[in-house]
Amino acid sequence: MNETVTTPKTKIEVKVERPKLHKVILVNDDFTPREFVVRVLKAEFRVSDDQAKRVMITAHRRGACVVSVYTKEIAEAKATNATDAGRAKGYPLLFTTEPEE
Ligand code: TYC
Repeated sequence: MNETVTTPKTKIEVKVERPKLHKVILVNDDFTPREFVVRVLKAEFRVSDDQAKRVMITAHRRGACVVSVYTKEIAEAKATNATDAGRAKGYPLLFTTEPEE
């Protein structure tokens, strides 16, 4: 017998990319009470009291502030929930999302 055994030369490369993170941004307004903004930040984004106050006051002074980053679906769900919490009380509180560079 004269059998040749060959091994395949094709290498399969699997590329896995990290999902792009999305920022949740708190937008300032003139009506939502400061303490309500802090309460929503703590409840929805699980930040400390200190961090919630810092984010709130930064948005208040500068117009907007990044709260945190998440995968797209999580960022959008949290922004919607937090915005809805304000709307339920009649406040124009707004959270938006945008992809990180
Ligand atoms: N500017 C609001 C006030 O003076 C407080 C506030 C801060 C509202 C941050 C929204 O994203 C915000 N009552």
